[in-house]
Amino acid sequence: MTDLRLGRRALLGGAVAIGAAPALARTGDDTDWHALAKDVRAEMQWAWSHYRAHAFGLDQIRPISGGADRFPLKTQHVGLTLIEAMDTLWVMGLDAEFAAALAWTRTHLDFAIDGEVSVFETSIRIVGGLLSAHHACGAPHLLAKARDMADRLLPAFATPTGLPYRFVNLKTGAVRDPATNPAEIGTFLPEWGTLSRLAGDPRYHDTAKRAVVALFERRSKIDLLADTIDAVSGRWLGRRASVGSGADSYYEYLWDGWQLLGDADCKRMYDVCTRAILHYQQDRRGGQLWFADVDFETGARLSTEQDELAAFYGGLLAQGGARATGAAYTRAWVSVQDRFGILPEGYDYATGAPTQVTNALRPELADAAFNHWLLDHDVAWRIVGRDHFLAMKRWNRAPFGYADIADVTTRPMRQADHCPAYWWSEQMKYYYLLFSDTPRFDYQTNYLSTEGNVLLGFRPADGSSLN
Ligand code: DMJ
Repeated sequence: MTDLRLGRRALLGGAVAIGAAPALARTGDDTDWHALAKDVRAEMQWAWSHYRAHAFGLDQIRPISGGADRFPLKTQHVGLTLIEAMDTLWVMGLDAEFAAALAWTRTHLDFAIDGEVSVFETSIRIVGGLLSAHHACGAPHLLAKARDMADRLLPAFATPTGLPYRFVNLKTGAVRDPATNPAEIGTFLPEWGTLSRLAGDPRYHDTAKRAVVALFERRSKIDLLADTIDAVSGRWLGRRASVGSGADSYYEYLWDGWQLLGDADCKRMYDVCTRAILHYQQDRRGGQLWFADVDFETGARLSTEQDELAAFYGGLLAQGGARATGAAYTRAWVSVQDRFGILPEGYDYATGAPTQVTNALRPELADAAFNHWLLDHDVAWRIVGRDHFLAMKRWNRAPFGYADIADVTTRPMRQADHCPAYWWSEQMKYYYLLFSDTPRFDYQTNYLSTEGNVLLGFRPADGSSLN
């Protein structure tokens, strides 16, 4: 443990390790990364075998009891985990598992359901998952189903502002809840732009872009966005500017619109928003860099509490060119991982205390490490990903898969009987790509969505996935 910390401190330049981290591997230098990738793959295969045996085609396996729960519909399963897992199975070379999932999608995907879904969650997970699986294997029905789902979500955008309602009925198109937020407004463009390109229909792209711009145009005089807005009137309902929950992927998709689609408007909007965030929200304390929540019109500080969801943001800043600032923010989160082993869902950097002791099996720190590593190939980021993976294996592994944590401050950590479907699409893929050097992925030219869906960068299968 000591060696690990010395190694990390030397490599990352000063993250302060406090408290008890789990007993992880000791240094970065002697880690066999390809062996670690094989371990990630074996864990995916093991978890998938339980999903296959106990919950195949259901939304989310319950990893402690072996039951299943539904999401994003309350009344019916749509196979969410299967859809989210497919491109991860493919890139890991789990070809028999991928083929079984693909066969299921040929006969079971039916979205004509009289029930309500979150427009944002359904798009990033189901439209994105189907598009990435289509990118992996080219099966036409996956693209057709992605389009079918996007068509069912489109009525949510029929507002005077172009900002979407939060919920829509998949069969009737009835909409509900206009009190929405930047993330649920602006996290569509990469998937819907890809869909427009593949389907030859500009409606998806144009609808997504209109919403992004409509929100940007409502920014304050100091270029910040608040956390709640009415999609019908376009009036702000809240005042909190944050890089965490409710805002996170809005900023991510501004950059991604530029990265994936070459959209210069997105780059300009990203630059304007990021300049304001760095000016008003950056807070350097005790050698660490954090981002405070502030009032979106005055810049006055509101809170020093951070959502774990914001831990992705250092990777985004680095992608956008602010590499040192992004690395400093990710290092701040690494110090929290060192203390608790698993990041708490909420953390107050002023007091150093968790404000929410749960963890919903979150991928954000692994996401940031992977994005940093893609940029500079510094082994330090592999070490962050390794520690994240090994801590997860130690604390989140349950009888039938991987589980949320009910309290990260207890030893052993108390688990909760839930496995979010994003687990299959996000951290397992980030770890594997970070450690494996797989020839199935183009490490130079690629694009991963906010849900970890690969929309660009898969290479044809050649029979070997690990050297
Ligand atoms: C995922 O659905 C996506 O990463 C989203 O952008 C944020 N929340 C979860 C993971 O925590």
